[in-house]
Amino acid sequence: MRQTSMRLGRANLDRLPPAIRRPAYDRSRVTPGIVHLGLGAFHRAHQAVVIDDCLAAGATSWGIVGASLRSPDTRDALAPQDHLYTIAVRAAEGTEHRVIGALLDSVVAREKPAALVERMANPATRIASLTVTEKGYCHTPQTGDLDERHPDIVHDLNNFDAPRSAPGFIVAALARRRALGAMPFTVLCCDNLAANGHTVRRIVTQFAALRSKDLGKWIADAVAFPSTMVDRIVPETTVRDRDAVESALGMRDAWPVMTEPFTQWVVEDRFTAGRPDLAAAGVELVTDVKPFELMKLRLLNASHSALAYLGYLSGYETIADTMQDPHFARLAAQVMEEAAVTLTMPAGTDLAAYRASLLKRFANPALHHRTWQIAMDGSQKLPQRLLGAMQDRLARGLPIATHALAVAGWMRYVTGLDEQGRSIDVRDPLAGEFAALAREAGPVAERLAPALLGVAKVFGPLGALREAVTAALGRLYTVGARQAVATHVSA
Ligand code: CS2
Repeated sequence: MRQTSMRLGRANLDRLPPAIRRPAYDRSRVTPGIVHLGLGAFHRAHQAVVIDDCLAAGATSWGIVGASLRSPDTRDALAPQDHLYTIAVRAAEGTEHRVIGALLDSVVAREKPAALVERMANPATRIASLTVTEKGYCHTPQTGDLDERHPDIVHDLNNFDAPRSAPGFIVAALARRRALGAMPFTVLCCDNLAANGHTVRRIVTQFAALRSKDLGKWIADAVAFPSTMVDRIVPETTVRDRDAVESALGMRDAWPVMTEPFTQWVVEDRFTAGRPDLAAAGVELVTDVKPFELMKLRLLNASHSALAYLGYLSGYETIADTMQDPHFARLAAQVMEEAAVTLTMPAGTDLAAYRASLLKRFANPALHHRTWQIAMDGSQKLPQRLLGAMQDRLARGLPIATHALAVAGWMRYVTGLDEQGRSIDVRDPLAGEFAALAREAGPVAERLAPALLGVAKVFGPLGALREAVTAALGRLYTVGARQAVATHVSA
């Protein structure tokens, strides 16, 4: 491994090679206006880049304070480099590096929960944005309601001023602002949930109402929760990626983020306490995000998940590897074909072009996006990615075979054993429940499919899926994923 002593940081910005883009503004004059919960790679490659552009355009009161809910890793990596970090934008033709300055400070919520509530309650904070992943909302994926028995929610109801969960922080901070007579901040959800603003509004007001009916009502009336559609593929950074960035920079960045050239952010223009000029930074401001959100979840994320489960089972490590197999490229296209008829888009939307661009993005050979990474947390992802479209198709009497194959792939995956009998590291809040059901059912499609479909938190009353999913799972057991996909797309 290459080792250079110099570290990325304020004092070294001038020593970067001239080709590396860096903050085009005086960072010392930027003040925080946004608190972001969930300081992961996605946020740093997406929203923070837009804000970096806003800061360069002069909106200096909109810097970001980022909070990791649990892990100190990001703070530990970024604090010694003044919270500067690099995005490496990767395409087949080459990589472009850019140093982002929008993140001013970071907090680890578990270490100092009250300090984070305080920061959020400060009237200078006008937007509280979130990327805490699907499971971070402590809700029931099938219904979108707060899971009142979730351990973090139980904790937060008993420790209102020192919470752990994202809903807990939002409500504690809003309660404080209300008591201070300060304007509420806008809650900006940037996770891949269906109707993400509405869903988070429901979860947050349900949590608040458990604390006090009055607070729940005030939040429902006074706080804006615009829905958003966010899109940029951001694989996990590896040691090799870090070394490659170090070579390009001539200095060490402890946690750069890898991404693709494409980026999209569609936002409902409802902000209670102002916003920077997002449109000038490329954001699409609309009155209703729903069609765009469904388009993205049912075309991009649905086919991504299908490729992830069936690709993983077929021995493919990354999405790009999976897409090299023409049967799987066809599979992704077929998932989109099935989903497309369930969408109603505003006039002028070119769905065919969108679908074609997704296939290109998935095939990007410079992105090392592991199928295992996307396979994570399926219980939280399936409803909005696959099940909604299946329901809509069934209601119209249309077949659901390709989606059923994807769901069967997920089932085969969560058994925890691959086709060679090796164990799979299944990461999912319900992994234990799935493994127990799989053990009980054994590798028999007619038993396993109904057992997993019976997990109401994920599937709800979806008995109609049973036949198609069981048949697909049966094929995965008899011929294996690779052959099942090949036969399916050739039929
Ligand atoms: C992926 C998404 O990990 C996953 O589940 O499907 O993170 C996907 O890369 C993004 O939504 C793209 O915008």
